Amino acid sequence: MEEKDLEEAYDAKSITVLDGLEAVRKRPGMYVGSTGTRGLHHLVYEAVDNSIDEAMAGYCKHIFVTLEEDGSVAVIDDGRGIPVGEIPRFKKSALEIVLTMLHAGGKFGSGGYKVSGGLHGVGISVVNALSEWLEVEVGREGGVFSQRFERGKAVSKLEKVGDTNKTGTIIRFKPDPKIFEELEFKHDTISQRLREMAYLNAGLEIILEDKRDPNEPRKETFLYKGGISDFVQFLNSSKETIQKRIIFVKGAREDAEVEVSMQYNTGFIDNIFTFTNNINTHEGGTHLIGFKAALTRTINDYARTHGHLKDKDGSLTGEDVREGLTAVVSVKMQEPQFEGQTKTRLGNPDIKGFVESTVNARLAEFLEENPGDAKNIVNKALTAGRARSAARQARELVRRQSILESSSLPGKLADCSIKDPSLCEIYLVEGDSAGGSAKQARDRSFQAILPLRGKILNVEKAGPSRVFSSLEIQALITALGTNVRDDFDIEKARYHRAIIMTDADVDGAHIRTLLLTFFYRYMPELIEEGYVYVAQPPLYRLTIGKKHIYAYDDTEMDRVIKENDGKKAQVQRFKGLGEMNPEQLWETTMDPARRNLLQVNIDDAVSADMMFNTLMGNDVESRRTFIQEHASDVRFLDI
Ligand code: 0RA
Repeated sequence: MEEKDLEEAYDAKSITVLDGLEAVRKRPGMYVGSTGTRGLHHLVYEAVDNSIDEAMAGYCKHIFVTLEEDGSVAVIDDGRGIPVGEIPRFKKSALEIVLTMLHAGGKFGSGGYKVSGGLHGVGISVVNALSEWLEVEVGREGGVFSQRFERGKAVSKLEKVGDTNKTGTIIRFKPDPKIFEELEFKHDTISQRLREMAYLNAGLEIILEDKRDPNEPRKETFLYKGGISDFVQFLNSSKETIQKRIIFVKGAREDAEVEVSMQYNTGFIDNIFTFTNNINTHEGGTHLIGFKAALTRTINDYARTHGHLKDKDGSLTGEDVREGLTAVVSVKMQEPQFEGQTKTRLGNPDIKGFVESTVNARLAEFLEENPGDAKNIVNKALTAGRARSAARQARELVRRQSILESSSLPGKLADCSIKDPSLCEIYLVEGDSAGGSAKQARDRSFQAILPLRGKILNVEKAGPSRVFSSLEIQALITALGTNVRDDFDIEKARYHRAIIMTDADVDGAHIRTLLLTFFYRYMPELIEEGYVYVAQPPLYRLTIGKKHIYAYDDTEMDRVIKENDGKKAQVQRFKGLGEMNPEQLWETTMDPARRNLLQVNIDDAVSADMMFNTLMGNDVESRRTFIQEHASDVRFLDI
């Protein structure tokens, strides 16, 4: 784009947004979501998005992201470089304007589809506003140009500092401690995100270097020539698949393109990830609706024309054809409209038909050309259809049973007396004996207790009909009140906190994972709404003189002992919840004023999915590696 055009792009809106960066510093949450960890990471994503835009426009092949020892980040790309010429109207360089003016919505890239990522579309100026300092270096028109900013304001002029025949942009910034409460980047969070970006942009190489620990520098390269097909292969890597070839379809029109990749596995769960301009559209939208419609139609058509479904047979449902499906749907388009609670549902109505017709045509072709794979897919859907009838019967049985009983709530639930769900919580407790202690310990006005016997069913391995006939799971569903899957209704939740309380040992961790797997697969909205928590019972009780101190892990115990030099500490280790008396259980784990709850959240559905697969699936080898790698990391729950 010529710098003259850039000026035009700023023409109309410019006056009102001139001092926009002050607004960003005043209300950072509005622009990056929060001033906690989430917002901090958003800065990196926003910076990287600009380079990804260059890649989408076809000008950039490599992006380097470096986490530096001093807490700053460098994002380097080999794109065209931010324009450096003066824009006469402002008497400033285009670069300074890009860095200091808030521009809402679509960017002004050229070539390709003029698409642009970035959830808020607010651009690099927001990163500048929220950084203690930010330095830009651009290679362009034979020169190297550089400029420095502090808290959004230029503190040097744009200067030519050297010569080069290369082009590209380097942005270094240090998040402002006056704005962010949390300043430490999580390696895994950033690495996951960059990996995802590389999958979504086939052929783009993204290199992450983490130099924060000088003794242990880390470097990862993400480059996927197969794009979203490699993504699907990765998602299915710990599963057994039923196809020889991964399906890939692509379609393009004037202002949009769609890519879909899919492969079935032998499991029961479907995982469809949708993206628009590289943004994960968690809430789905018109592209997802179009994809689902095409899938149901095409597989039914194929099954009928090839004699798998007879005239008298009913059609396969959407759920039938999605069982065991892993798919990635990626749309790149101009002016996406994002709707929904978290602005992650694609709203553009015409995208439904575009995705639907593309998938109808190309998927039918694939099935015709790959009869072996087609047969496996159709058979899988037919089996799912038969299981669906069985599951319906099982569900109806549950419903009938609950109507027969005078109270539909499970017998072993010790309910609370208050009826307002927003004030109520339910403890899901491992074992009847700990359940008994918890019943004595609780404040019965607002705390309900549901003891769960032994290990609940692993829903990753069992189909719906077995899941619905499990008594423990029936009790859980009726106690929570929300129902599951398509019938899920958050408004019916009987408690706004579901707290998993298990022993602090391996069995406890396993039961906790089984419960989380159930929630993730059958009631994901419950997690998304932030209703699911994990209680943190202490591991030790230290008695020092007359004082009792609880320690939640070994590090904490060591610290307490060190701080108490001189006096002798008596240490009691709790092997399970059952070893605490009700008073101790209340003090440490159930009293809202003193307990320490972990809220479970799924920021990244892809990594959550990987985790549950690995922990719960059939692949013993990858499960072992995962557990070894994460053994001491209790926070893996904080997904
Ligand atoms: C404005 C216009 C053009 C490119 C860019 C901005 C640009 C921004 C960033 C931020 C990080 N890396 C970037 N690379 C490019 C188009 C320039 C042209 O037409 O030559």
